[in-house]
Amino acid sequence: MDDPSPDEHRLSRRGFLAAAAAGVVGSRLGLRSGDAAAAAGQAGVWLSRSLPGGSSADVGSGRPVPSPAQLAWQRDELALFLHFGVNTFTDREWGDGTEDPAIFMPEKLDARQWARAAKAGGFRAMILTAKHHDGFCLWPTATTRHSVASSPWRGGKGDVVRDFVDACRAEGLKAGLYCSPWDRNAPSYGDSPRYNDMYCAQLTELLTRYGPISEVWFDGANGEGPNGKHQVYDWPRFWALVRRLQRDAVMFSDAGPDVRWIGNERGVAGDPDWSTVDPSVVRYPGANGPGVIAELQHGDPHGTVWRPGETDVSIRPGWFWHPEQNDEVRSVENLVGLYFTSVGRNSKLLLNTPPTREGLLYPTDVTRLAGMHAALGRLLAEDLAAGHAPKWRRTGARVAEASLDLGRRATVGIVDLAEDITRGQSLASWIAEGSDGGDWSVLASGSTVGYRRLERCPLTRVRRVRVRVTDQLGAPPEVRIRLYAGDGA
Ligand code: FUL
Repeated sequence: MDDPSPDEHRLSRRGFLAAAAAGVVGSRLGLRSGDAAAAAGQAGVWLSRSLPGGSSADVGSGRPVPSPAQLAWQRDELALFLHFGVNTFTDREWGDGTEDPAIFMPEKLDARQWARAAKAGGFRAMILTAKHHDGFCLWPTATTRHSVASSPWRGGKGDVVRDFVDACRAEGLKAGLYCSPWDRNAPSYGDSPRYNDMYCAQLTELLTRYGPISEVWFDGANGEGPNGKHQVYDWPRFWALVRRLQRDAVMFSDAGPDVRWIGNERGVAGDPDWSTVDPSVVRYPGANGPGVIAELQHGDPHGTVWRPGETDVSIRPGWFWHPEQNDEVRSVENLVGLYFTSVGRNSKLLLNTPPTREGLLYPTDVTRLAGMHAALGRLLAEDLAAGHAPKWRRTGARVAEASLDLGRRATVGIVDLAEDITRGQSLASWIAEGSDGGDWSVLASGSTVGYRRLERCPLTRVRRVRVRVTDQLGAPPEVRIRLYAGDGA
């Protein structure tokens, strides 16, 4: 490793930005601030509200509801992230853009192997780093020579993005792309309008050559160019371009406009986690300031925009593959835990599994993905509440209660609740209790529910279950109740 920071493999985006702001990472890096950024944020808010495909409000309640694309995104639950590029060969996490394209030589590259592993893990989408901060493009772009076209791999005729998209289609997965705005190779970086033109040309190639792209992933990493000037990204332009070229894609970033970052890279969504946000708090990707992380983690019950959180986390300590981390792959139990703290908290899990230098997913990682799927299948095998419709009654202005007779004694170990989010999100706190004929005992309790809320509880023998909604906004929510034996099966 020849990187300046020995901890680089473990640095998160926020850690990186904080380090950059403190001058630790180096003078080339910094945070964008000032009027241009605020203007970009403002326009972004406008975009998310008015462009086709953005979220809208429920006519009845006036509360925001998801767009069809946001709904489909959430229902997919699991997406596989693939960090792959020159860093895979240099053993780095952030390349500096001086890499020789000749090092990119994934001799056994097989994107179908990635897609099969994703499918066997229960994933419904994959997102590839088409370009990371080093600026090396995994597709033959006309915008720079720092790409696969300059590599001897497949005689300079290779196209990883093409292989990736074809593999997704073959396995019935959705394809998403991450094209890093921060580009440490582009000579125009820092010459803001010129670089923005180049970046838009790259997005245009990616979004017109490869058919439907379901998610476009933006991070807010931002530095200075070789001219020493700070690059000012034109977010309204980038977002409008994506909307025009891929109307059904969702755009991810700290500031959406469709899907927001969950605020950490540990795999843990906030509790509460509202899918609505106040768009004035996080105005552009990479924004810092009071309340930003809290807004990302928790959303805002009174937010005016539907922008659910995506939980990105790696199966290994680093985002890219490093041979010394082959023994540090998350266990099946750990991955199941991530499912509960992301999908089970109204978020979506974007789990990174990086290909090796051969261009294949590492066997341990593949086994863990399949193991996670099998373990979840076991835990959530039989819905004990199936066929026992709950009886709901309103018990006050913002409270309601559902009761359920299981018709037999059963052991409950997991409570699984869901709101009908096509009508928005409303439930703010709840308690689930069970009884075997005598007193009620608490199974689980929590704050928000939204798309899905999964809580483990002590194994309890019950015949009847009741769910008390102890606070809600707007109309009484329709709550779907599922119960599983979990570890008690
Ligand atoms: C961050 C990047 O700096 C990391 O390298 C990684 O790609 C992560 C998912 O996003 O912004």
